[in-house]
Amino acid sequence: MDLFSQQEGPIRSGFQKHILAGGELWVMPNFLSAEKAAAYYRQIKETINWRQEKIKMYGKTHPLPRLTAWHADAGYHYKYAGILCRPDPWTPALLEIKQQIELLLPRQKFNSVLLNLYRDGHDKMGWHADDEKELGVNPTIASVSLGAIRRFDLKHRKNKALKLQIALSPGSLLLMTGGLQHHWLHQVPAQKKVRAARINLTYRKIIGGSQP
Ligand SMILES: O=C(O)CCC(=O)C(=O)O
Ligand SMILES: [Mn+2]
Repeated sequence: MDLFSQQEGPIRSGFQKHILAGGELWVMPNFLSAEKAAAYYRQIKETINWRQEKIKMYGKTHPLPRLTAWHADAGYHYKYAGILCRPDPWTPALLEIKQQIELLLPRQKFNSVLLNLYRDGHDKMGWHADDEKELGVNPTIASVSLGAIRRFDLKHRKNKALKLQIALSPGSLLLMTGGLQHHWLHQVPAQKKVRAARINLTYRKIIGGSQP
Protein backbone atom coordinates (compact mmCIF):
# COMPACT_ATOMS: atom_id res chain seq x y z
CA MET A 1 0.00 0.00 0.00
CA ASP A 2 1.28 3.45 -0.85
CA LEU A 3 -0.18 6.87 -1.58
CA PHE A 4 -1.13 5.95 -5.14
CA SER A 5 -1.82 2.22 -4.72
CA GLN A 6 -5.37 2.55 -6.02
CA GLN A 7 -4.32 4.81 -8.83
CA GLU A 8 -2.42 3.35 -11.76
CA GLY A 9 -1.95 5.33 -14.97
CA PRO A 10 -0.92 8.87 -15.80
CA ILE A 11 -1.15 10.42 -12.33
CA ARG A 12 1.01 7.80 -10.66
CA SER A 13 3.43 7.69 -13.57
CA GLY A 14 3.95 11.48 -13.44
CA PHE A 15 5.62 11.01 -10.06
CA GLN A 16 9.06 9.68 -9.14
CA LYS A 17 8.95 7.63 -5.96
CA HIS A 18 12.11 8.25 -3.99
CA ILE A 19 12.29 6.49 -0.66
CA LEU A 20 10.38 4.04 1.41
CA ALA A 21 12.33 3.55 4.67
CA GLY A 22 9.42 4.31 6.99
CA GLY A 23 7.91 6.97 4.75
CA GLU A 24 7.17 8.04 1.21
CA LEU A 25 8.52 10.86 -0.92
CA TRP A 26 7.07 11.53 -4.35
CA VAL A 27 8.24 14.17 -6.84
CA MET A 28 6.37 15.36 -9.93
CA PRO A 29 8.94 17.52 -11.77
CA ASN A 30 6.45 18.96 -14.27
CA PHE A 31 3.45 19.64 -12.07
CA LEU A 32 3.27 23.19 -13.53
CA SER A 33 4.49 24.20 -17.00
CA ALA A 34 7.48 26.58 -17.10
CA GLU A 35 5.16 29.43 -18.17
CA LYS A 36 2.65 28.79 -15.37
CA ALA A 37 5.42 28.44 -12.79
CA ALA A 38 6.95 31.77 -13.88
CA ALA A 39 3.56 33.54 -13.81
CA TYR A 40 2.71 32.20 -10.32
CA TYR A 41 6.18 33.13 -9.06
CA ARG A 42 5.72 36.78 -10.11
CA GLN A 43 2.15 36.97 -8.88
CA ILE A 44 2.82 35.37 -5.49
CA LYS A 45 6.03 37.32 -4.87
CA GLU A 46 4.23 40.60 -5.47
CA THR A 47 0.87 40.01 -3.81
CA ILE A 48 1.79 38.22 -0.56
CA ASN A 49 2.34 40.16 2.63
CA TRP A 50 5.74 38.57 3.41
CA ARG A 51 6.75 38.63 7.05
CA GLN A 52 10.13 38.67 8.72
CA GLU A 53 9.56 36.44 11.75
CA LYS A 54 12.01 36.20 14.62
CA ILE A 55 13.08 33.15 16.61
CA LYS A 56 14.56 32.95 20.06
CA MET A 57 17.64 30.77 20.53
CA TYR A 58 19.63 30.58 23.74
CA GLY A 59 17.96 33.75 25.01
CA LYS A 60 18.83 35.73 21.87
CA THR A 61 16.43 36.83 19.14
CA HIS A 62 17.37 36.16 15.50
CA PRO A 63 15.53 36.98 12.27
CA LEU A 64 14.39 33.81 10.49
CA PRO A 65 16.71 33.35 7.46
CA ARG A 66 13.81 33.64 4.97
CA LEU A 67 10.47 35.46 4.71
CA THR A 68 7.23 33.61 5.39
CA ALA A 69 3.44 33.85 5.19
CA TRP A 70 0.55 31.64 6.38
CA HIS A 71 -2.72 31.43 4.45
CA ALA A 72 -5.48 29.16 5.67
CA ASP A 73 -9.20 28.66 6.19
CA ALA A 74 -10.44 30.99 8.93
CA GLY A 75 -9.47 29.88 12.44
CA TYR A 76 -6.54 27.65 11.45
CA HIS A 77 -3.51 28.93 13.30
CA TYR A 78 -0.14 27.22 13.18
CA LYS A 79 2.70 27.24 15.65
CA TYR A 80 6.25 26.19 14.78
CA ALA A 81 9.60 27.14 16.33
CA GLY A 82 7.76 29.33 18.83
CA ILE A 83 6.18 31.39 16.03
CA LEU A 84 2.40 31.73 16.05
CA CYS A 85 0.96 32.18 12.56
CA ARG A 86 -2.45 33.82 12.28
CA PRO A 87 -4.10 32.98 8.98
CA ASP A 88 -4.33 35.40 6.07
CA PRO A 89 -7.17 34.55 3.66
CA TRP A 90 -6.63 32.49 0.51
CA THR A 91 -5.55 34.38 -2.61
CA PRO A 92 -6.80 33.23 -6.05
CA ALA A 93 -3.34 31.88 -7.01
CA LEU A 94 -2.85 29.91 -3.76
CA LEU A 95 -6.34 28.45 -4.06
CA GLU A 96 -5.89 27.53 -7.74
CA ILE A 97 -2.66 25.63 -6.99
CA LYS A 98 -4.30 23.90 -4.01
CA GLN A 99 -7.15 22.68 -6.24
CA GLN A 100 -4.70 21.39 -8.86
CA ILE A 101 -2.87 19.35 -6.22
CA GLU A 102 -6.14 18.00 -4.82
CA LEU A 103 -7.11 16.75 -8.29
CA LEU A 104 -4.09 14.43 -8.09
CA LEU A 105 -4.87 13.28 -4.54
CA PRO A 106 -8.58 12.49 -4.39
CA ARG A 107 -8.66 11.66 -0.69
CA GLN A 108 -6.73 14.70 0.46
CA LYS A 109 -8.06 18.19 1.22
CA PHE A 110 -5.68 20.86 2.48
CA ASN A 111 -6.82 23.76 4.65
CA SER A 112 -3.62 25.81 4.84
CA VAL A 113 -0.36 26.72 3.16
CA LEU A 114 2.93 27.90 4.62
CA LEU A 115 4.89 30.07 2.20
CA ASN A 116 8.65 30.50 2.29
CA LEU A 117 10.54 33.13 0.30
CA TYR A 118 14.28 32.41 0.05
CA ARG A 119 15.52 35.82 -1.15
CA ASP A 120 18.80 34.33 -2.43
CA GLY A 121 21.17 31.46 -1.63
CA HIS A 122 21.93 32.86 1.82
CA ASP A 123 18.37 32.17 2.95
CA LYS A 124 17.80 28.64 4.20
CA MET A 125 15.84 26.30 6.45
CA GLY A 126 17.61 24.08 8.99
CA TRP A 127 17.08 20.38 9.73
CA HIS A 128 13.57 19.68 11.01
CA ALA A 129 10.51 17.50 10.56
CA ASP A 130 6.98 18.74 10.01
CA ASP A 131 5.78 16.87 13.07
CA GLU A 132 3.74 19.45 14.96
CA LYS A 133 0.79 17.80 16.65
CA GLU A 134 -1.75 19.93 14.69
CA LEU A 135 -0.69 18.04 11.53
CA GLY A 136 -1.80 14.69 12.99
CA VAL A 137 -0.11 11.32 12.60
CA ASN A 138 1.56 10.65 9.22
CA PRO A 139 0.56 13.90 7.51
CA THR A 140 0.62 14.35 3.74
CA ILE A 141 2.43 17.59 2.91
CA ALA A 142 2.47 18.92 -0.66
CA SER A 143 5.31 21.28 -1.51
CA VAL A 144 5.45 23.38 -4.70
CA SER A 145 8.65 25.12 -5.84
CA LEU A 146 8.82 28.35 -7.88
CA GLY A 147 11.81 30.47 -8.92
CA ALA A 148 15.44 29.43 -8.39
CA ILE A 149 16.42 25.75 -8.19
CA ARG A 150 17.42 24.85 -4.63
CA ARG A 151 18.67 21.71 -2.96
CA PHE A 152 16.38 19.75 -0.65
CA ASP A 153 18.19 17.33 1.68
CA LEU A 154 16.74 14.46 3.68
CA LYS A 155 18.39 12.28 6.29
CA HIS A 156 17.11 9.36 8.33
CA ARG A 157 16.96 10.18 12.03
CA LYS A 158 18.77 6.98 13.11
CA ASN A 159 20.47 5.34 10.15
CA LYS A 160 23.24 7.73 9.11
CA ALA A 161 23.72 5.86 5.84
CA LEU A 162 20.25 6.86 4.62
CA LYS A 163 20.24 10.28 3.03
CA LEU A 164 19.02 11.91 -0.13
CA GLN A 165 19.54 15.18 -2.02
CA ILE A 166 17.04 16.41 -4.58
CA ALA A 167 17.21 19.55 -6.75
CA LEU A 168 13.80 21.19 -6.57
CA SER A 169 13.09 22.93 -9.85
CA PRO A 170 10.39 25.53 -10.55
CA GLY A 171 6.99 23.98 -11.19
CA SER A 172 7.82 20.77 -9.30
CA LEU A 173 5.54 19.19 -6.73
CA LEU A 174 6.99 17.16 -3.85
CA LEU A 175 4.81 15.03 -1.58
CA MET A 176 5.91 13.82 1.84
CA THR A 177 3.65 11.19 3.39
CA GLY A 178 3.41 8.00 5.42
CA GLY A 179 5.82 7.96 8.37
CA LEU A 180 8.33 10.27 6.66
CA GLN A 181 8.16 12.95 9.37
CA HIS A 182 8.75 10.36 12.12
CA HIS A 183 11.80 8.76 10.57
CA TRP A 184 13.41 11.52 8.51
CA LEU A 185 14.51 15.15 8.82
CA HIS A 186 14.70 17.62 5.92
CA GLN A 187 16.42 20.94 5.20
CA VAL A 188 17.03 23.55 2.52
CA PRO A 189 20.73 24.39 2.97
CA ALA A 190 22.33 27.74 2.13
CA GLN A 191 23.83 27.76 -1.38
CA LYS A 192 25.69 31.03 -1.40
CA LYS A 193 26.28 31.03 -5.17
CA VAL A 194 22.54 31.12 -5.86
CA ARG A 195 21.60 34.75 -6.58
CA ALA A 196 17.94 34.40 -7.49
CA ALA A 197 14.97 33.99 -5.16
CA ARG A 198 12.87 30.88 -4.64
CA ILE A 199 9.32 30.56 -3.36
CA ASN A 200 8.08 27.40 -1.70
CA LEU A 201 4.45 26.64 -0.89
CA THR A 202 3.80 23.78 1.55
CA TYR A 203 0.14 22.81 1.65
CA ARG A 204 -0.92 21.19 4.91
CA LYS A 205 -3.99 19.92 6.69
CA ILE A 206 -4.30 21.30 10.21
CA ILE A 207 -6.51 19.25 12.47
CA GLY A 208 -8.79 21.17 14.81
CA GLY A 209 -8.79 24.90 14.08
CA SER A 210 -8.28 27.01 17.17
CA GLN A 211 -8.28 30.57 18.37
CA PRO A 212 -5.16 31.23 20.46
O1 LIG B 1 11.45 25.14 1.01
C1 LIG B 1 11.24 23.93 1.03
O2 LIG B 1 11.28 23.23 0.02
C2 LIG B 1 10.96 23.23 2.34
C3 LIG B 1 10.02 23.96 3.23
C4 LIG B 1 9.76 23.22 4.50
O3 LIG B 1 10.34 22.22 4.80
C5 LIG B 1 8.75 23.73 5.44
O4 LIG B 1 8.14 24.78 5.18
O5 LIG B 1 8.52 23.07 6.47
MN1 LIG C 1 9.39 21.16 6.48
